[in-house]
Amino acid sequence: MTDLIATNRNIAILGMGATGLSVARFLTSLGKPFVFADSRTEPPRLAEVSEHYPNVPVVLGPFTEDLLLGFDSVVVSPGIALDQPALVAAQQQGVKLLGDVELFLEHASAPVIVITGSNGKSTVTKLVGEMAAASGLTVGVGGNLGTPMLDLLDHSNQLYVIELSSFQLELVSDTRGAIAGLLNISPDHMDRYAGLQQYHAAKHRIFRGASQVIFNRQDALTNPLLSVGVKLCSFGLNKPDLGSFGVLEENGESWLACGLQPLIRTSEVAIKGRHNQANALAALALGQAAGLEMNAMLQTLKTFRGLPHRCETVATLDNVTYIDDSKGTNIGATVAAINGFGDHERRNLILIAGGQGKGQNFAELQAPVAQFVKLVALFGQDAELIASALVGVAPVQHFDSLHSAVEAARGAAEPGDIVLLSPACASFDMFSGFEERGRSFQNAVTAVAA
Ligand code: UMA
Ligand code: ADP
Repeated sequence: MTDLIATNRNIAILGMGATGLSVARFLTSLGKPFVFADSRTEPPRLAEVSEHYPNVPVVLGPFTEDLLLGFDSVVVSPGIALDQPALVAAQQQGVKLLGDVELFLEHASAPVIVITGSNGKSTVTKLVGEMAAASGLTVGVGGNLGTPMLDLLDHSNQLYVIELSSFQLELVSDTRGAIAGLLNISPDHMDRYAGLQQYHAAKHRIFRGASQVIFNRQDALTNPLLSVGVKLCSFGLNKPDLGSFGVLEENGESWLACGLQPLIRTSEVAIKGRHNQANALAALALGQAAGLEMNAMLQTLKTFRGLPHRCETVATLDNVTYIDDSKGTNIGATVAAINGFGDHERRNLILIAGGQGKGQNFAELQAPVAQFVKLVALFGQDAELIASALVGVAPVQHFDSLHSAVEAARGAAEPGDIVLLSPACASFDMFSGFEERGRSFQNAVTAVAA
């Protein structure tokens, strides 16, 4: 018997996606019965559910209070907003709402590193995972990154490295002694939250019950408000204090460092850009907190090339470089990419952006676009919103497809320029996700090269 899913409890799983199916596998492994519910009448993975769980009841259509009151525990998938009246009413009447994170943390028998932030989560999670493997540990790596965390549970694992989204954190009240890292906070998912404060509150839940905390000293929004007794370590791109991670200049060279100790030249770190130096420092801080070997971590920094669709160089044609930053799904990521690739001598970027704006304020793009971007090529649902924020800042053109935006960018680019896909938006208006959007960009680049 466990705390969260006690015996003889009626359990519902809300959402039949990656999370819901992993919860189903987990409950099945414990021999616990459950019911599936999905607010869509035709959820995409219905056939898979019917095939694998022919005897499990499935309730389709909008969630109602009556439905939820029939259960003791309801495991809610992260994509489901908790402020829906049926969920609020059920919780008020004593139904236990929980997510896969709580189940995972309760059952993980090895140390856990949890990582959140508005940007860089997947990069840092994967990097720390590789550092752990290089240190000789058997490690489970996943969460919001892709593999649902419950699917990682295995007694042979010696460490878990888990990426958490703000959605996954909303129900977390105790990370049970995990090492918790908060990388940065800039507005995202403003269509789900009432404002930045609510989003910030969700992110900070990662610190509850943590044994060690890693935060970004250059981003005040990540500063933890913690009780005494928790070990703190900061990272940042400035000079580090004793015991924290940062950047030092020595003999004209720039080094990632811990306190006064230079560790690795920034030029030797395989992932490029200032934001990736911050990611590397965060990974070192998290790895050190978990007792990973410093040499193994530094070797990993020399070889880890980052994940696809995150500032990935696709091709160089006629001395014009094409960069796929399809995972740039919010303004913070796009600003980091523009600042990372912008030339301080002249406007060298053609920015391709657009998609679903998620309620963001695109005026935040004005300063970096004014400094570095010679042409903005827009496509997708909220192109007009972005255009109206950039009036008078840079020339803007509209396109009805990503392909035609790439064609126009090829026509407008001069030698030495960079064509940067960094949409600052979600992709779901035109694609199944950022991966498909990135592949579509890469195909368009190949096509215009021919
Ligand atoms: N559903 C409802 N009602 C709703 C919303 C969704 O019934 O109001 C149903 C859908 O019909 C569908 C299912 O829920 O059947 C989908 O569940 P979900 O949206 O929670 O998504 P999962 O497939 O479980 O994937 C989730 C994460 N998705 C979201 O948080 C939206 C995945 O992150 C994650 O990889 C996966 O769990 C494993 O942990 C994706 C993501 O976009 C990559 N994350 C956001 C981000 O990174 O910005 C937070
Ligand atoms: P997440 O999992 O948080 O979405 P990723 O590592 O997948 O983070 O990167 C998402 C986007 O954010 C990419 O466009 C990437 O170039 C950008 N990015 C990565 N790290 C940072 C950072 N530290 N600050 C700002 N943007 C970043």
